[in-house]
Amino acid sequence: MADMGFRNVIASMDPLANSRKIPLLNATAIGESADTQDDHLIIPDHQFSSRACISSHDQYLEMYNRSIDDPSGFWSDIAASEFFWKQKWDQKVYSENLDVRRGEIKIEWFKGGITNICYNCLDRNIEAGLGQKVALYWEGNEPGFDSSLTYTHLLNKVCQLASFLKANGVRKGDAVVIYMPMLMELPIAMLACARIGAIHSVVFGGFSSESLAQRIIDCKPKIVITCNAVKRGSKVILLKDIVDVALTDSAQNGVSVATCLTYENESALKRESTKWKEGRDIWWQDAVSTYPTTCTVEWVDAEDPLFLLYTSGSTGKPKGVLHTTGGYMVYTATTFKYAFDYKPTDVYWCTADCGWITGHSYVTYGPLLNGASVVVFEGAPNYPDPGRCWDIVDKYTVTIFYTAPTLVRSLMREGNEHVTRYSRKSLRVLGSVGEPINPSAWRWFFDVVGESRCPISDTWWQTETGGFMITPLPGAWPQKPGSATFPFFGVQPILVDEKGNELKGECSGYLCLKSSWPSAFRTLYNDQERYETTYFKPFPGYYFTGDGCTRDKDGYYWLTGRVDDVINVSGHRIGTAEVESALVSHPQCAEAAVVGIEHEVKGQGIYAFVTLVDGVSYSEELRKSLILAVRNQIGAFAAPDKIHWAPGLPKTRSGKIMRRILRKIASKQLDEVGDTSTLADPDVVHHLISLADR
Ligand code: 6R9
Repeated sequence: MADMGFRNVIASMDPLANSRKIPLLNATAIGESADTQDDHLIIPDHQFSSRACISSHDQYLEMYNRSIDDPSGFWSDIAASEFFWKQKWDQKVYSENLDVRRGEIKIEWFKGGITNICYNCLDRNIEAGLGQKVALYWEGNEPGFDSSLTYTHLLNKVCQLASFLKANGVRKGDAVVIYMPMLMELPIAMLACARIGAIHSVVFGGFSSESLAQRIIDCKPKIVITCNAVKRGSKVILLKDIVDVALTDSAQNGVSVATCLTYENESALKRESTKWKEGRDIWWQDAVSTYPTTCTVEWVDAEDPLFLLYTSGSTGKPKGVLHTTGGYMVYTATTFKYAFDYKPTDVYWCTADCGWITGHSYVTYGPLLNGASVVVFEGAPNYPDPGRCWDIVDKYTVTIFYTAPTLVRSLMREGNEHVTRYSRKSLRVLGSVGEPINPSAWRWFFDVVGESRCPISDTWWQTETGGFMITPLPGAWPQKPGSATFPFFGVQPILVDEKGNELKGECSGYLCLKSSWPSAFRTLYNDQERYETTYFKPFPGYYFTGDGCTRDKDGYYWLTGRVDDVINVSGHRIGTAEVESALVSHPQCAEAAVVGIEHEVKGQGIYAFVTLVDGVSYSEELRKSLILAVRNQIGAFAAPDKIHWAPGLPKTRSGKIMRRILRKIASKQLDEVGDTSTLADPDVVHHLISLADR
């Protein structure tokens, strides 16, 4: 099989492998499991490498070293040669203060540069001759439902919506909330906002009305853009009903939204059956098409906000991560190009929803900035059967396929025949994101899906980082299954111990970043204090990622999972505190403590310990209604997998819940519960164990 592309080279077993898995304080189960490190080297195929953007580790090192020694020169060369600027940035390419001891945290890139990201995605590419190239291929939930838009068509649609928004009072700097499924209208809405300098805030369509209301109240949008309903698999979800409740809720909290633009998704629900509020609600199809297909660009400063995206932290309130324009544009485009070895002939498909950062940076902006053809898929990847993904790959001759480990694991369980009955010969590069990919899933993805021919870009990054931070560059160096390998240009990862001392060489520690990069988030919306406290105070001088990480003897980075109270379910970030607060809002729940447990498909599952109010007894009915409380308050994806009735919780004398103990009980590692002597009531632990399977 030597000519299959990549070769497996078995490296010697590493005697230090176990000692490297040093459990971190608060480390989640996933980081400690056996299936986390695989030291086999997968050597890139010579032919692939010779045609790759970066063809060797030496070439990477040369560019990487320059990006660290001369960030201004490195990034300004890329920014000037590959993007359109109405006016060049000020003398200084960037300025930063990441050290709380030196005052306010501040990051700026290309300040004074005047540009527009929508112009760079569309007009610039059309001027370069890509007008007739397909920008978006849309594949509906039902096989056979599809359409596409060329770059010119896409520009026309974006301009019509941008014109509508302007006519309805949306101005530069105003927020617009977008709550939509994966229709082409979702990236269209994002681009239309960007064109007129409005700040979009996309809310994932799986969030409940309460979560949506919370976000609307926080960012006070001029307009909400939604869709009446969506079919996912065989289920119809009435999105507009959810928006109605959220808008009533936010109005009661002093935030009234004047306009709700609603797209009629006919295949899911006819307009006659959609609840309607005259005066506020407008049908997209009726209104937007009456506007001109041109719309002048609002030129903005590189540091003007582009979007707000709410993400989970370790307290109940979601954080409004703010990204600005210029640096985000340069960085998402550059990472897309190198980490996927992008070529103009590629057809790219990322399965993420635009409601998450991956959909922002690598469904919409990064690929379109590169003039790529992008597949947008509305449906569920296992509908009507587990072969759907490969059916789509063959249909559009997808060359780059980017997804999450949770999908890889769930398809892996369905059996290889769902994969092998499709050709997949177009595939060239595979990608993974959202959580650590365990070596067995990596190998299945590599061997079965990619037929040992396609390198896997296991991209580590975050909502906050805007773009890839640690990622393989396909063809440039050998891969190790489960390792995100090396830092991208300009990124300086360091590992520190509890006291913030930098650890050198082979080690495990808390992952921090030393300097800023162009797409770093600039603040948390209306909460600079929380921004500094969460990310810059834990280890002064550095940005703290919240992740644990190991660096091996060859310098490869292995992400081991979150070290804070954030869990990662199917690649979705959920704060344990958010789930706890949803549980305790239930009138019969007195107290709740939530931990993540290892889950075969989802990566992590949600395990909730609940204490009921006095006199209430635990029942199946109550269990269901507790889960319902979480579904209603956050969304179905945050529903606990297990409710564990807890007459008492293990607390220290000062009242702190000892989650370490709860994690051990939840994962049935009872002999590792450890020292319970500091508990106010050590008996609680035995009691909890005895109730484990009820
Ligand atoms: C892009 C995204 C961020 C958290 C991050 C980490 C985990 C993401 C990963 C990964 C290991 C990878 N994570 N990619 N862990 N390997 N390739 O997912 O953003 O939703 O903000 O989540 O996801 O724990 O801190 P976000």
